Amino acid sequence: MPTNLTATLYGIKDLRVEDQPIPEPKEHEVLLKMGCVGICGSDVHYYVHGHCGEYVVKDPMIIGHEASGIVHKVGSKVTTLKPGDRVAIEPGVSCKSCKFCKEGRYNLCPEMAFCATPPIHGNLQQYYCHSADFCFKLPDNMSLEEGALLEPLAVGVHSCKRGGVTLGSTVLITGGGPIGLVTCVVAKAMGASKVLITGARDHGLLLAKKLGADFTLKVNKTEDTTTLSKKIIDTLGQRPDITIDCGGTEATLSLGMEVTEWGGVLVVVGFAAEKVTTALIPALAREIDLRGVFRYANDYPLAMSMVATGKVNVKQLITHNFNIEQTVDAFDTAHERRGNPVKIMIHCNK
Ligand code: 572
Ligand code: ZN
Repeated sequence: MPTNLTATLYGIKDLRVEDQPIPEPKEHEVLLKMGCVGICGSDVHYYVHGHCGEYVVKDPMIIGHEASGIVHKVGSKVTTLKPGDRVAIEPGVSCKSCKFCKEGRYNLCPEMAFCATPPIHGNLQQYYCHSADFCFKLPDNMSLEEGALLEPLAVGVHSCKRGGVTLGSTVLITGGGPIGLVTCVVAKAMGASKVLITGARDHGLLLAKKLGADFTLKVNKTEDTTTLSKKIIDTLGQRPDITIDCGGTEATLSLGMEVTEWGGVLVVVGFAAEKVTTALIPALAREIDLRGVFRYANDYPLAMSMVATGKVNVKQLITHNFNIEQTVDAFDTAHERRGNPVKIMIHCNK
């Protein structure tokens, strides 16, 4: 009998790997034998704090949402996939009938059921059912690791689209964590001629260089916005046309507003602080467009083709690998930043 080892978060720092029954797919679902699940910052936040923003883990919740798998069984009405197909899982299933879904901005759907966002279970388990419409068949030249990495990569794609990154763009990315790094690779793949990424850690910045960043800049909390702004303009030889803020702190937002070119765009992807006090008017008075990002919509196909064609190499983001039995160790490694992790990958069926 196959097992269905499942990683369930019962409370703060109470993550358990337990065997569960293998579920049956509903008519429009597929049952997946899970491949890889990457650990996201939000998963770690739920593990350490029991909440992420206003979303609180009240009941035991299966963790994980950056995932890939192999179709094991299809529901009675599924015609697009067959057993054996390897897929990337888009973790948010929207209602398909509200105005946002109809407009194609389904990431804004109020009925969205998103993996590992309470009360919705995630998919860090050996067998898991998901809507077939949100599974993307992987080409033969893509691995299950790369399939799982499409999830953070889709955030990078969405952020660059929101910023209008195109051939010749000069882009500043603030924040050298996984989202800053995927945004960097996507910006280069979309034709940005100059990308500067800022970050606090050497490891992230070194990787950014390998991934194609033109410039990196190490920042520390004590440095003032104007000094940083001058350094960035000096390095780029101009103000950035587009700033993509993957930090979401008062410091990174203030920097984005001060440094971005007149008439440019400031995209905010990271939301580390709930409230910030920063001078908004001077930026708006220079016709800087301020744009938010909420996950992604319709971005998996482009993310996939970037990887499949070799335009981006996301595998370099993986710093650690664990089996599902070692999930607690993997989460502690992420939380305690043991061995300078960037992306930690859990293999569900090794
Ligand atoms: O992979 C998608 C993703 N989105 C994140 C965070 C981590 N991973 N977002 C930031 C937090 N929001 S939220 O609405 N929330 C906790 C559900 O505040 C979702 C988007
Ligand atoms: Zn995530």
